[in-house]
Amino acid sequence: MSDFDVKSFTIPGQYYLDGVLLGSYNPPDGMKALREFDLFEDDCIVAAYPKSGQTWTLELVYLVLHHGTAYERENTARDMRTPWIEWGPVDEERLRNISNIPRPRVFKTHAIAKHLPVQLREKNVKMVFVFRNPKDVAVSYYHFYRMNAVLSRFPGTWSQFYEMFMAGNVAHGSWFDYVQEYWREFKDDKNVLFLYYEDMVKDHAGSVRKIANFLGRNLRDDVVEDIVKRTSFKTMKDNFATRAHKIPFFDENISPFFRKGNVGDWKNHFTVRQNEDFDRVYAEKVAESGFCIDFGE
Ligand code: PPS
Repeated sequence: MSDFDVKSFTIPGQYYLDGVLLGSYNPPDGMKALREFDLFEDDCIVAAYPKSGQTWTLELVYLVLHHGTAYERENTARDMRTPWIEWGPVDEERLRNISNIPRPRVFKTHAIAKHLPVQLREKNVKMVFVFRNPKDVAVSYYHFYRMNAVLSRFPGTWSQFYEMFMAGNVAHGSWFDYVQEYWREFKDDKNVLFLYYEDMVKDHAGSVRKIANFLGRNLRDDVVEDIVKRTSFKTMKDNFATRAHKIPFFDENISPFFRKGNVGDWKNHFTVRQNEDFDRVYAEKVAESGFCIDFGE
């Protein structure tokens, strides 16, 4: 590893949009398509910084809205259940296909707040935003960077990745800027639900009910129970969602996509110095923001 120069590390198609690092999987025309995407009033967008539990949340939202028919569509590839709008290279046919998925549509985005579809506000479209404690996000992102070819299968060490993460020199930019922009922009917006990964782990059924409430769905207890079962880490890892993740640029022998799914794995990675450094930066940058992150300490 000693000959790896982290300063010259890039990802395929790397470019910056408004200062945010993006790669070929979210190309400029994908970002434009996202901005201009036609929404319906009953759509729901799930937004999150990478590795915050978005796949889990997408499935929860999807099942809350489509519980009755979800079984029939169990083998629909994830990209056609809950499509990632800005995914590229942009292909007109895919854009048409993702626009035509059954309503109410559920979409994924990793865009910063400023890059969201213009119609989100114009049409009062609902959005769910997921927070996760950034120490676990950094660790999860490190392992994802190692196994993912669109992130150049990062060959460096955890400490090298930690420095990149803290400098915001990773895909989708600085976690600190990303979450604060969403919070500032949407904290008083009744069309936006903020969830925390750690709360979802602690109270899975409560999170299903929270999402259902937010989306105006009254679910029977047995339906809530069923959704909890179908979205457990183990079920999602072993069943359809894993199958949907047979993605050619992932090398799950390096690290599985459904890796640990727990709170506090940062304790197995952060050195004492990194932890102190992180806490200092966190206190300076976001401690006053008003959202409340549980680090599982
Ligand atoms: S991505 O690639 O940005 O969309 O990743 P994202 O889905 O946001 O986050 C991946 C992490 O979420 C964990 N995960 C889950 N945790 C609990 N329950 C369920 N059902 C679940 N599904 C995914 C996944 O394992 C990643 O976290 P780590 O810490 O790496 O295990």
